[in-house]
Amino acid sequence: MGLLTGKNALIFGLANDKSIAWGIAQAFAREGAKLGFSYAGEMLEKRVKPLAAQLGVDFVEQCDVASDEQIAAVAEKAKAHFGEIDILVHSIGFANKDELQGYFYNTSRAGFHLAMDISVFSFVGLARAFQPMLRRGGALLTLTYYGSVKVAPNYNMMGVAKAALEASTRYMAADFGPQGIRVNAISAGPIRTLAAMGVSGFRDMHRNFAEMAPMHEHVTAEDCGNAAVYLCSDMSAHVTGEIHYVDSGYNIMAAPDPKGLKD
Ligand code: NAD
Ligand code: 0WE
Repeated sequence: MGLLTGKNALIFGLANDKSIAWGIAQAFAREGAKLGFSYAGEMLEKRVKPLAAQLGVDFVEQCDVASDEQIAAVAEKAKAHFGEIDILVHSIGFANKDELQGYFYNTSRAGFHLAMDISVFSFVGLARAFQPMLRRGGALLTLTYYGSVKVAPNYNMMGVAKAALEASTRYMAADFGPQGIRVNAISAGPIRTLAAMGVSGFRDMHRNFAEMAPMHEHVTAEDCGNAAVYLCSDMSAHVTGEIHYVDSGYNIMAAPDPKGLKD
């Protein structure tokens, strides 16, 4: 018996086999969950459908989270297909490229709104749409990054959005607590995904990360999958509103260890 046997899990944010959502999907499948996937647009269908087939997933629905109608539609379809939902994973983030370079203060009003809408409100909107079909003992999970807490060069508008996402995690944990639903976030170290590779300076910061982190090792989507199993299973009963770091310990350091001191 797996840690998620008997649970229905919906995963939002699958783009390709590098996605953190894919690491989570594989770990959930291994632990016996019944899965459903949602992806952003038609462009991704040809990538997502084969991945779904690989895990024998037959609920695969398009949903642009910028649209209330599409969120309502996918919730409706999920209810028809699963009846009740135990786990909802939000692995979605987006800002315009202009907002991920230069001075943060140059962020436009429209760019600010877009990043907050897609990266933050969507978690709240999905939680609301799925609330009526969430089963007691269930869990909501999102993905965040340390740029919410400290300044990560170029992360800019996404850092501000992640700060709001983490606060939303706490407020929703308070809202859903009485229903026996937990709400948590994984704060992952840098991983070479589609969203990360389109970013200037990512390579340098990815390399610098492993030097600074106590474990001197990179984080993988598989690591996030295993942490997600914990946070969405009964193994973490009574853990809610937490930002759980999966970052080789990077966030505990105030300065890099002088070379050679500990290795
Ligand atoms: P990814 O590109 O594989 O996933 C991002 C997903 O967001 C894609 O599937 C994309 O289609 C989806 N998305 C964007 N706009 C959308 C919309 N309007 N409607 C629906 N979906 C939309 O990259 P990833 O790195 O796996 O990102 C997943 C999450 O992990 C994001 O929240 C990201 O901020 C977070 N994260 C990533 C890293 C990293 O270094 N890769 C580190 C920490 C946190
Ligand atoms: O959250 C993320 C990725 C966020 C992201 C990336 C893109 C690139 C392409 C959001 N929107 C877009 N829009 C695009 O058009 N990460 C945690 C990965 C990431 O992104 C960075 C990082 C890290 C780490 C951007 C700047 C600096 C560091």
